[in-house]
Amino acid sequence: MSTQETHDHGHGDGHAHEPQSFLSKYIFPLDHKMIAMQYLFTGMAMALIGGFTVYVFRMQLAFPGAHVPGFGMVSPDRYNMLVTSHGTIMIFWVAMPVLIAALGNYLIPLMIGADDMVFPRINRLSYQIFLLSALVLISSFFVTGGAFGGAWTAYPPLSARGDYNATGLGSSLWLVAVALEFVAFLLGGINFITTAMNARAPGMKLTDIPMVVWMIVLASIMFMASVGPLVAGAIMLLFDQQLGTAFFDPNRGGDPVLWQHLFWFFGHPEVYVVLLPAMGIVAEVITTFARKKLFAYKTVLYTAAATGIIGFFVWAHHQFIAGIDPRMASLFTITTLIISVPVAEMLFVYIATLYGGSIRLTTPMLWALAFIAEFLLGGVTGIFLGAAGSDIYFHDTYFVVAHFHYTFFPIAFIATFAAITYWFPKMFGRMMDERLGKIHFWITIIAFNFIFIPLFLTGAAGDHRRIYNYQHFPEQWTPTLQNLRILATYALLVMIAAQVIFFVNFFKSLKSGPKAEKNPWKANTLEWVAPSPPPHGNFEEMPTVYRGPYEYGHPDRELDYWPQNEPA
Ligand SMILES: [Cu+2]
Repeated sequence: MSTQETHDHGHGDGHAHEPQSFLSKYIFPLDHKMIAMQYLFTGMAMALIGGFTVYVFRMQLAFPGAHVPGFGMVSPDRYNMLVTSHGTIMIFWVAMPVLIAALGNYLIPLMIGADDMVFPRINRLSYQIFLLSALVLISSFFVTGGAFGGAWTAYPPLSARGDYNATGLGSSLWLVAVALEFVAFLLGGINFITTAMNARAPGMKLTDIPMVVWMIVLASIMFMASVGPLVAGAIMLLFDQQLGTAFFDPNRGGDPVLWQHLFWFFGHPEVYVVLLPAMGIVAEVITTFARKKLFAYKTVLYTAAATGIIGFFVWAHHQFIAGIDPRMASLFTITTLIISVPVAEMLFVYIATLYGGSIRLTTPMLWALAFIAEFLLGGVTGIFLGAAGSDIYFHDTYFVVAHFHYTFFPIAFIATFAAITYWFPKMFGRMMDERLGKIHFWITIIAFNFIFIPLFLTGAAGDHRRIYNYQHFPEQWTPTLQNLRILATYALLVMIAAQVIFFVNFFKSLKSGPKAEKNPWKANTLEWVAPSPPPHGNFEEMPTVYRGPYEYGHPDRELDYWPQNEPA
């Protein structure tokens, strides 16, 4: 498809930019921005459910057997369901829809100077399937026997037994929901890649594409390449549950470790599927608020691509104690340690970008800087788990939980808050409150560390994960360890309370924040050329790119030129 075609306003499919009914504008939209909003608000609603589940099970861990306000008693079964729902929802129904689908949809056409996605109808279908997947997941909470409780990794034979709960229906609905969610993101990914490659503004070279767009494209490719085997595995697991097959049942000749391979061949790349967009967001935010170009654009691009490739060769580091050949364990230790190199490289480039910049500590910039600091801790603690020797000790302890959250919380929340606070003026045409934004930032970040540093300690002391009551383990039921668990729970309560500040700020600014101009942050990417908020069709006049990366502009346009980027 030629660039010209997408710049032509008529899509030839009734997707004209004219006044629309409520239904066609908000419920069945084709406009990429409205679909982005559907993903964003669905993701935020799912985050409330994911947040509620963690509140309940952390209360149980701090005060075992007590009545949890708003929920009641937590039985062992319920505990498993809560933990499983928390992990599943936060990864598949919060991080994926917000970071990739919402931001990918919103940003890609605007940042490459297109008027919409290349396939607006596939885009709409993608959200509808995603919404269906969320509804199927939520329905699984209410069926006889309750929701699936076999952890987000769904390891057989536990997950394969139809009699895991009364009917096995919760487990099967969970699988169907996850599979539907994958289909939604495959459709979305096709759209992201095609649009970024084919609908760019005239003059925009591949190396002019904003980093966050590249990152979402690379993430979509990784997702597509990794998810196939797992979808096949999910269908096999569904057969095991409902039709009596035994692909994963060792008693009848099946192999539970096969699932672990299929799951982690997807599961580890999945970390990078959400990490790369987060890294992209941070790149955009720090370049704007340091008022410098990315220190080494091509290096970041190549290292991100390298991460994408090496990411497919590390999966068995999740299986060091699953009985794999020790020689394989050494091999996967090596690849795992290698993959930290490109990721560290990206962080170095970001830090080098900050060096000598004129830094403005706005709310989005604080989030972006916090991402670098907190993610670094996540990466460093991963070395202990990637090395087979130490992993044998740390495996399945709270050390893993804490490490994982030091990578995932920065990705799913810190980078997301950076993105929302940064693009809010563009999305809604109004500014957010900086004071409330900073209060929300500091409470969230401090509370976050008070949740997970204690969990590193309990994990190193041997606290095994997925145990609902440590009273049953006298050697783990010491006042010191219990106080750390209580500290983590209190910090979580503070963090959850702080999110009220965010929601107040979000909805108050949406309604009555000061009007935003086109380019309030003085950024140099194309979305800031469009009105705030951009109308259906995005640009008053379709942009053409005349300058290099992050210095787009029409010769006639007064460009907010960053002097330190002037070629010497
Ligand atoms: Cu991994």
